[in-house]
Amino acid sequence: MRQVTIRISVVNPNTTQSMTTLIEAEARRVAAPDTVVTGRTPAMGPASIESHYDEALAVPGLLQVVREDTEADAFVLACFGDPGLDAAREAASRPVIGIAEAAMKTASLLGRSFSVVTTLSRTVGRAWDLARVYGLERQCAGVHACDIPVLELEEDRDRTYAVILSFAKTAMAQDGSDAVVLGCAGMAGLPELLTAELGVPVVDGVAAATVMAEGIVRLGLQPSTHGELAPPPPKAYTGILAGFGRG
Ligand code: 5HY
Repeated sequence: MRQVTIRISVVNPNTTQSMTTLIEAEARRVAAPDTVVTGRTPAMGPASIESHYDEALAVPGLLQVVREDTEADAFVLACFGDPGLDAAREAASRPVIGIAEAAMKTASLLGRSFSVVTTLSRTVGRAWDLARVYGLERQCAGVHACDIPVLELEEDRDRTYAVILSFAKTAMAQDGSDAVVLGCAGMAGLPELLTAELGVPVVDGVAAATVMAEGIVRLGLQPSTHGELAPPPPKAYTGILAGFGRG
C-alpha cells in the first residue's frame, strides 16, 4: 500500500537554530508536496561541529532527538561528519540517512569522480575517512577546505558562494573531477547556482538525503533488525547519560 503522507525529521546535530532553519527550508524545497519535513535541533551539544571532540559530544543530543521523535518515518542526519549515524540507526529502527553518505553516493552516480569542498582544514581527514567507509575512495578525487567556519557560512551568503565557487573550480582543475560535493549542511541551498555556473553536478547532502529518505519510505523498507543495526541491548546508563539506558 503506497504510503500517503511521509514524515521526515531533519536533525541538525549542532545546537544553532538558525542553521536548522536553513537546513529545514532546503529539505522542504526538494521534498514532495505530500511530505512533511520537520527540522530538529538538539537540546544539548556544540553550537557547530568542526572537530572530533565536537562530533563526539554532538552524538548524545542527536540520539535524544531520534529516541524521542516517534512521529518520523525517516531521519536525515544533517552534519557532513555523519556523527553517530549507525547509533542513530540502531536507536531509530527507521531509515536514517547521513548527508555525507547521501552526497557522496549521489555524486558517484553522476560523474567519474568528485571533489569535496568542505569548511575547516581540520575536517578534511574526516571526509576522506567517510569516503573510505562508504567504499568511494576511488571516486573521491580530492577534499579541499575553504576555511570558512561553519557558523560564518550563513552570515554573508554572497561571500560564501563566491569562495565555494572559486574553491570548486580549483578543486576540479587539480583533481580532474567532474562533480562536486558540498562538505557542510550550512552550504545547503547553494548547489543549483553552483551547478549552473560550473556546468557540472554540485551535490548538497541535505537535499540528496531528503529525497533518498523519501524514496526508501516509499519503497516501504525499514533498516534490518538482524545483526548490527538491531536495537541496542538494554542496560543501565549512569550519570548525565542515565536517561539513555533502555529497560
Ligand atoms: C556540518 N559541521 O555539516 C559540519 C560541517 C563540518 O556543524 N555541520 C556542522 O565542517 O564538518
